[in-house]
Amino acid sequence: MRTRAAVAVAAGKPLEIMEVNLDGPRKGEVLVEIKATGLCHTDEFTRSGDDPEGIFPAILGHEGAGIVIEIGEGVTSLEVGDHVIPLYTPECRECEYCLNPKTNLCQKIRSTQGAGLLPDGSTRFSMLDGTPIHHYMGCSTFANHTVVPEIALAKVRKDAPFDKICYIGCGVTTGIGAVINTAKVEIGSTGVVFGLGGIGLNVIQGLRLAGADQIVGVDLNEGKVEMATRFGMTDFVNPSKVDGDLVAHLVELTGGGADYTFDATGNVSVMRTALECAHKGWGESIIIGVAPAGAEISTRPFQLVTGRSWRGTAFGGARGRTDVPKIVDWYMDGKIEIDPMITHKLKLEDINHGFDLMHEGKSIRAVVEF
Ligand code: NAD
Ligand code: AHE
Ligand code: ZN
Ligand code: ZN
Repeated sequence: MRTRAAVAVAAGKPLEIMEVNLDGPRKGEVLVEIKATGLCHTDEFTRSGDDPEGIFPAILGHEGAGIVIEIGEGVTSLEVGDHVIPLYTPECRECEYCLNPKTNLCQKIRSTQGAGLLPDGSTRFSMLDGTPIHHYMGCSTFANHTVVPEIALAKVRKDAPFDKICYIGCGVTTGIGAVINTAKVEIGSTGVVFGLGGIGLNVIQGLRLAGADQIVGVDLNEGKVEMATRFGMTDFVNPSKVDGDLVAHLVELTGGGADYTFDATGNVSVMRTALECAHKGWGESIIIGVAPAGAEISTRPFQLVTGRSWRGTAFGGARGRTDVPKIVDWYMDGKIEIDPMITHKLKLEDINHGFDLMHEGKSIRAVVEF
């Protein structure tokens, strides 16, 4: 079949909207009509050329929702008409990782996924002249139709709106999951969140859900204050307005350091600040942000010797096929909010404008509707 997609033709170039060929689903695969997709900073990270795993041409996008159109041979857990959210962290339920309760990082298809291919080592997308186009994070949601492995699809209820629940495909789950699954924040804790974008706001929402007493937001953009406050931020710090040392300021503000800190910027110097403003003796700092190729984190080992822990999380520690349908229920039951964070709706033709809005700090989530 043919479908419409935004293709990343080369690193650093705007996406190009074009008709592409899409082969049907093979064994264990599913053809999905994407109804809506969010734009996550990680898509921009790869488009820009910062991603060491970036491959071009590719169809980016990993925050989508849609409907099953066709199933391949052997697919048993899904049927035509099911509503689904593609998962960049699949859940095969049988690999060594899935069987270990300490991780959500299913490795069943990680090597082909990282190479921009489906598990059989081939791609279903091509340009009309036959040039192969790579998949991205196993999802490629910047296309009206995509083919995804069965183990990388969460089946969700049919009354949930695609233009909102697409965000559960990454940002919502990552932010809330970092708090609930990774940090396991206790009632009465203090938290500091660096970066009040599409991920950081969901960390804030997760901290409120977990019953944190103090939720400090840190961002250079004061335009994020109103939304962060609405989602539970109790204190705001703009690092450019702090006189003196930012770590000392945050330690004082949190009464000796925070129980939990989260980096949602991808900036390695911010990651260091986040670690160092965690409480001596027990503070945990969780890295969510994705840093460019070649970037490295550093701190004095003494920071860890004196009881702080440095950890990281992917997809908020969530096991997608199990957890994502539950998070959709939380949204539908009003336990979490999504709508105010979808600040812009775009047509596929205008997707590059969505990245402009991200750079200008004007959007939280821009969503493309097909
Ligand atoms: P975003 O662009 O919406 O938000 C980033 C925020 O960080 C912005 O508000 C920006 O003003 C702020 N910021 C930038 N530099 C800062 C600094 N030095 N100090 C304080 N604030 C600063 O991006 P997003 O979609 O929220 O993604 C955030 C990060 O999380 C990205 O690195 C993304 O790749 C990563 N991410 C990781 C996972 C994961 O599973 N680990 C999932 C999704 C996104
Ligand atoms: N390709 C990058 C790493 C990118 C990365 O860390 N991705 C996160 C999800 S970000 C979603 O917005 C992730 O899931 N990581 C685990 C994994 O297996 O990729 C690089 O640096 O090479
Ligand atoms: Zn993402
Ligand atoms: Zn697995």
